[in-house]
Amino acid sequence: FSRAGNTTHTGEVFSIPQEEQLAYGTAGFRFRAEKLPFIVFRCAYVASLRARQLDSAIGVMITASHNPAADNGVKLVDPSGDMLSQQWEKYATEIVNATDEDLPSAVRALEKQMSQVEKSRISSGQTKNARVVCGMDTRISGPHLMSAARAGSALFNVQFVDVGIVTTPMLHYTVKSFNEPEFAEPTNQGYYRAISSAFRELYGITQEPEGSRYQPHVIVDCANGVGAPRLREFLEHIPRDMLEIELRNERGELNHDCGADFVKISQKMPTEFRNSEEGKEGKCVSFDGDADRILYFRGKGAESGDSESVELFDGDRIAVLFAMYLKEQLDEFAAIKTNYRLTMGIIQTAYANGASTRFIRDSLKIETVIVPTGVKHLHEAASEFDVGIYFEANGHGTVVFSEQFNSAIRRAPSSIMCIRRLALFSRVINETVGDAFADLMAIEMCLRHFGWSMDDWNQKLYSDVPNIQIKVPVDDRSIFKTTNAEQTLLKPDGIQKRIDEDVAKFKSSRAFIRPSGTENIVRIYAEADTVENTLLLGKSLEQVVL
Ligand code: NG1
Ligand code: ZN
Repeated sequence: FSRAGNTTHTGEVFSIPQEEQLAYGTAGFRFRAEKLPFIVFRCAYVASLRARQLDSAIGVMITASHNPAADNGVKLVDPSGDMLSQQWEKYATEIVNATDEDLPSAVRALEKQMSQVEKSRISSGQTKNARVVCGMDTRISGPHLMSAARAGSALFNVQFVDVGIVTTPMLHYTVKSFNEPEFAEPTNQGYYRAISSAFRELYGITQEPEGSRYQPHVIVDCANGVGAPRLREFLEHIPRDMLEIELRNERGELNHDCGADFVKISQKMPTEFRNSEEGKEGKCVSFDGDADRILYFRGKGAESGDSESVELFDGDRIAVLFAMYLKEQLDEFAAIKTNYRLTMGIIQTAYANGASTRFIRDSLKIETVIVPTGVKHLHEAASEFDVGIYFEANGHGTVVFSEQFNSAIRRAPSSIMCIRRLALFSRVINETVGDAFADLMAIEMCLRHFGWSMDDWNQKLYSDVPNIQIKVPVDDRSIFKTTNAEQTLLKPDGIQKRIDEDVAKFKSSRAFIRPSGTENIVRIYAEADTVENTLLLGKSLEQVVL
């Protein structure tokens, strides 16, 4: 696991050149698996430094989410279960890019920045809670990378906890549980029990309205990933008469022809759903490879003339569903407890369907905030509200609750229905990060509460405006610079003007181009009044970057 600097013929050693430097991106480090052992090793090393500094558990998750099976990646998780702080992303980048020769000085520079309290804790050996908690998805490169992580954290003598094959949100939850023992037991079973018991209790107090069209039956596309084995275990805690869940795409090639990213981008049925009656009529759900994203969908049916196309119920529609449920409870609460005012907001990115943003602002009268892509931006903005709902259109999202919410609701034992609902809902949700299992449970509970079928969920809110996403491979995506929450291109010169001209040719249109943070591509997003016009707009924008 070493990374030597380049040596000249005189034996002089140079640092890693700029063009070979690796950066901790929106998804941590992500590459083809062969490239990763060293990176995981160094990341675990950083994690163990941080664990020792804080005398806490730090997480290391080995996954490349929705990317192909041959890729892998690594992300670090902070003690609260949230994503790594920005400051430590910088340290991780520095440590990963240090040559073996430079490493001691890089570590010394980092240690210099620690506070006196942290230093005295380390020198007095008060590090019994320092742990590196490491999980992986189902990729075949996982076990080898797990051993790289074990070796990396051994350098500082920090306990290493191998939690094996888990979903990304389970790892986040487990890290939080290690650091806050009252939260949940830090095991897979602890996670299953905490979420399922809140679900069963909420189910018990949720009445379906008269004339309800709710159906407690869901078919899940597991993306052939970790969602499959862990969901099977989780479901042992959910009685089938409360919710019946069928699993598909459990054992094929990871993310191939299936999974939330495939369904979102291609707007097509995943494999094992095509030609199935239930797929067409029923309520279907798709996870991504590490089960931190969820989308609902159903087939458009033969009458549309396209038996493979799907109607998507994306992250925006899920956010709106949560918002309607939570707003109803919060309004009731405000009417009773006039001395408390709990704020609620919805955070989206530029990829949110324009119709959803208009519906939230104009009909629900809830504040929306648009932030750059990347969960950490959404999570941070959501934390400004007492109830902060955030979702990316691709299905990654959750709800976060403030300390004020905790004291008014969670710690206030109450027989008042809206308070009980809010308290239980907040325990079904996994606040640390978007979680396909927890979101699935919360969505089903909201649909049951409103008595909604898929038709209702679709028709009672808003109609999506037609939209398209196109990936364009580029040599160097770093030349693309954006502003305005990534909706305007500053560089290369002249491109934004051409985008504006193209957009002006279509009715109710909106479009932007931004570089991906995870792949060597730029992404084009376009909306227009009709499907045909959206395609035309997308195609003309493709010419702009080609
Ligand atoms: P990039 O590649 O930066 O667009 C993608 C997703 C993000 C997020 C990250 C992390 C889209 C348009 N982008 O980011 O939402 O999920 O991957 O995995 O879906
Ligand atoms: Zn994912």
